[in-house]
Amino acid sequence: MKKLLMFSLMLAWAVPASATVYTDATGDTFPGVGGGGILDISSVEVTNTATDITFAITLSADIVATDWGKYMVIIDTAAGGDTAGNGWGRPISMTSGAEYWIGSWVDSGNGAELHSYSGAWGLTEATYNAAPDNDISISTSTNTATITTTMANLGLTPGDSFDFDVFSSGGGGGDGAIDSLGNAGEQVADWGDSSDASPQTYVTVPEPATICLLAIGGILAIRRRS
Ligand SMILES: [Ca+2]
Ligand SMILES: [Ca+2]
Ligand SMILES: [Ca+2]
Repeated sequence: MKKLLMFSLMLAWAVPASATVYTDATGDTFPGVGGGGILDISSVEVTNTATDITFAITLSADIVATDWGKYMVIIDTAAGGDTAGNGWGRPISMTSGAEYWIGSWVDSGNGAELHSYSGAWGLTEATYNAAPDNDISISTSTNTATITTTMANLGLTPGDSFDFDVFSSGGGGGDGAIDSLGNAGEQVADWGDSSDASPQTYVTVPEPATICLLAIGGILAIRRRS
């Protein structure tokens, strides 16, 4: 029994923050969009720890070399929310009801904002703000933009799940979702077209203590059966 407990504890500590990778079709932006693939999402990896959540957005081209793309995440964590708009006033909706919006850019030294919705959209965190209103970060490496904010900023505790979609766009205030992670087809036919999210579900990883208990429970169940 002691050995089993030791094994379970070791297993719990050995478990890294597990990643869920969502893939999108490539070549699914409208003809003539430009940018050579910097607006064409190929995959998004979501990970979380007990305190932080990270979206690593990978495009079909080098977003550091060609850096005018904007990358956004729309998030539905609870009942209600905005069914028609988003934190940047872009022609993008999430009919299931969005509570949060991450808007990011990879030029001018990179930056990101987190907006939250409760009857109206408001800026919650920004990379250019002073503490404590700067709990969001972005880094870029060739084809990938990696955005991290806190679980608490999204009202999440480990074990919660939520729906989201990721979009690419341009720098014009009226530019829509040129690509959607959840839509393998062409999301829009032109820059200013309106479109809706195709929600993906992410289940946040529980805290290590919970994983440990689950592991012990699993092993005991297997022993009982054998
Ligand atoms: Ca794509
Ligand atoms: Ca909602
Ligand atoms: Ca797509």
